[in-house]
Amino acid sequence: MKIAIVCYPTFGGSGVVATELGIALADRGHEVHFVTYKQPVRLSLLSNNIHFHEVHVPEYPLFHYQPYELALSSKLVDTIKLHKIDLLHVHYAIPHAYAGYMTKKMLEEEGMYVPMITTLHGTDITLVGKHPFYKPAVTFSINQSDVVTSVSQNLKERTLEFFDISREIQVVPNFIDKKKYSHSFTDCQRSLMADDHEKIITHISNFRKVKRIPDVIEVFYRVEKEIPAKLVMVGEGPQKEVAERLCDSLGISDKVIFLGNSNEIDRILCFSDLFLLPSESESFGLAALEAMINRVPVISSNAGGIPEVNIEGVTGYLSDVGNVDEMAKNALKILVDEANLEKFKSNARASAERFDILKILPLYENLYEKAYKSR
Ligand code: GMT
Repeated sequence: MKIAIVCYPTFGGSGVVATELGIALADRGHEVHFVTYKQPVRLSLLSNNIHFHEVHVPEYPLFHYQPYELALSSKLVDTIKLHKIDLLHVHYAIPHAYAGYMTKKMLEEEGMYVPMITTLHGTDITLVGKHPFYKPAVTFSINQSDVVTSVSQNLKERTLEFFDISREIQVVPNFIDKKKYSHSFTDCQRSLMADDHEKIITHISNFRKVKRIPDVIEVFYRVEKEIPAKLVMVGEGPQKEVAERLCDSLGISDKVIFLGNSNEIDRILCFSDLFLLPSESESFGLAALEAMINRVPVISSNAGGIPEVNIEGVTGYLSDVGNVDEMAKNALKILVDEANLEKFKSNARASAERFDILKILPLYENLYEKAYKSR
């Protein structure tokens, strides 16, 4: 099929999922067209069946807010017509489902019908979308989608709770490509980050409030009091300075390494012993899954869809949001005993394989086919 994918091109989970999905679809012989304002960060190689179409939004001083939806839907109409696209898959409802709906309507005027799949990712529902300023438009554009998917059962439930949804929501979980992680994990360059006797604890996120960055530091502080350890913080965002100040006031700045955004997540996870994800809300927790496939156990909150990924007592432990004492105790439970750590590491890996792309991709392909046939 010829598929247009709309997503955010940044380091965020929804953009990563959309990009990896597009790459996998192209590997399976589909022709994939990414339409967004910048080349997606995980899309390093373009080929004869992976294309990128940049949306330009010309600045005009009259506009206090530049009309991105308008530029996106115009670009989509042109791209769909030029490349004879069969199907449109938008990731993250805001404003992509809205722009997708306008695209469909414009094409219908010309006698073309292109089905739209909308994938809900999390904050488009739980944080931003349910805000009264956006809710009517988000409800409308979800209901106008031909197929709606959510990345976890929990997100489906939240969506039905917050919005008046008339469409069936299909749960299609996020995924990882197991075959990319077939190396032995023995040559992981731990010495880049820590001394041999130190455990390496990692956190990766966009450093927004929802990630509860101070809890990451508080958990590490409690662990580091008991065992030698380093904390590797990967990502950029508004809470980074807060975290740096907190490390300073707790006297642990020399134990915490802030790396900024990275395209080498797997190299970092390769030498990590534990991953922290104490989020306030998380529809799925793709970062936890990426940790697990790299054999890294997870200490997380039990918010949202995280329990669908991190399994209590098997791949890590889950606590109520904010319970940093319990999170630290559980982290130590895993880290102090090498045999136990090894058990959690292999459990994490085995459990992550539930989400191998080979299992998940056919779910999307089936939905594409159904939507295409029902035109
Ligand atoms: O919060 C983030 O990490 C970014 C955000 C996004 O939209 O890019 O992530 C959301 O989508 C990811 C991919 O489906 C999920 O794994 C994250 O759990 C979800 N974030 C939240 O729900 C807070």
